[in-house]
Amino acid sequence: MQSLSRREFLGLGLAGAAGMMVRHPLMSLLGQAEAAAGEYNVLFLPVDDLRPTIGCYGAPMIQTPNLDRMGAEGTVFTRAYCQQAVCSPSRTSLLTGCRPDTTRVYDLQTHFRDTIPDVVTLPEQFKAHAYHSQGMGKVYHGGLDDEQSWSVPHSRPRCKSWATEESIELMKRLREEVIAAGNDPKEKKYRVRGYPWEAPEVPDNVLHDGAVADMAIETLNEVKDRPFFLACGFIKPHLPFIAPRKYWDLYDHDAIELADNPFAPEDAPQYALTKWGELRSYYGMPKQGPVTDEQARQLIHGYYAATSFMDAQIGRLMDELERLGLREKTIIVMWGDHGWQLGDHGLWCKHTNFETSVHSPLIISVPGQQPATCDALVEFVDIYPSLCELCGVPLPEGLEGTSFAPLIEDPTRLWKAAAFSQYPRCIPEVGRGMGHSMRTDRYRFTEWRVPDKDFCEYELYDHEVDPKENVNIAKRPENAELVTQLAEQLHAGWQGALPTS
Ligand SMILES: [Ca+2]
Repeated sequence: MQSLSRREFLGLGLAGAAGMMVRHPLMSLLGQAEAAAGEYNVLFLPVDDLRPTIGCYGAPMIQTPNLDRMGAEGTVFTRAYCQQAVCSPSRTSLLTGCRPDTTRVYDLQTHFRDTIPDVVTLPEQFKAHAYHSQGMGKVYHGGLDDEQSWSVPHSRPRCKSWATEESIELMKRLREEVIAAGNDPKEKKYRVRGYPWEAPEVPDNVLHDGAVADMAIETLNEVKDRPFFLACGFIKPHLPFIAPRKYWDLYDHDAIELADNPFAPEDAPQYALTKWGELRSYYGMPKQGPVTDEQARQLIHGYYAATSFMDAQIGRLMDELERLGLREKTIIVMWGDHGWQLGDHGLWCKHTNFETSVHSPLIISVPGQQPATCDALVEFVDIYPSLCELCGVPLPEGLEGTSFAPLIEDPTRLWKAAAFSQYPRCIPEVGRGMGHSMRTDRYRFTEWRVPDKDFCEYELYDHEVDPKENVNIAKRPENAELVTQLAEQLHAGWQGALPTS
């Protein structure tokens, strides 16, 4: 057992300025005291499709003052990875603490209660240990909620997806066209989609994220006197990029820069790319081929506006925590469920194993901690055990992540050797396969295989010289030995990449 030095003691902010002794959750790591379950609240903030284009991640073009404030008080994980770059598989993995090959949730239809019925989810574990567990907005993927996770039923605001007269007229016309063709617009395949962006002149709470922040503020006032795990999920910057006009006006449209690598990585297999059907399904987007430069600029502008809109709502929750005097006993954790291609590699949306899809933001702010930027490799599957450890909640069996609480205490310590992600793909003329991808300190390595078929293909990107993954060097003869080594490391899996100290 280590004991606290005076420097560490002061560094942890334990000598409260107001003379009040606040027990610090990191004390348990230092063998001083176990946090008692219920001592710290959790404000859990999933953000849909948020890539790490955030001020505190070194992105000066975006305006995210509230996430920057959260980062300035907490730990900004600069190399956090989701386990599969699409909503439900990523969220399911994070919320069950298991990886996609265990949850067997690889799509947007399968519910984990059908594949791993007895799993205890993160909010459910808190509920079982003295916490009030409540969820609102997008926590699990739409339509795949898990009733037993919550102390009270999950709720979400009923808001229109599009808000201008022009959009409402367009949607009406598109629906009439579907009906005129003898089809039902309520059926998923005939559902109509409007413009991919919009800048309505409306108050924030006319749109989902403003309304869900209202709900969360109301809930904080209701639950403030008992330990809570409050999950409030925001749906922007997911498509369509709809944000009140004032957030669009934060940006100079003509100054918005397009991706500087609008091409597929050299020598990458074609199936590793996405056809970005999600964006193509919006009105006015090309059914094939690239978007125009002006469309690209408008999409990036919209993504930034939607990000700033969401950021402002998170700021309101942080302000309310302060106002209620809850900040000193509430851990805030914000994560984007996966990255997003904003024209990088000529792609849009997520659905790949590239760094642009699997690299996601993760910020945690623990009361009294030393603020830090942490470059260690961490995974979303680590969030479950981390929050349990920080809050004194026991770990259930079967978790496949590692608590990163030690990194909050010492962000430079040696940590995992690799982070793992995966994505299923139909490989032309071979069959349905899986790409397992691994990020090490230096490389991204991906192996594509199809069950029961003699098929194997690799991608290898050297981040030391190619941080944007523009050239696949897996087939170069001089890399043969490296590929063999990395394949062995990939096959050893997450169990082979655990922190050694
Ligand atoms: Ca998502």
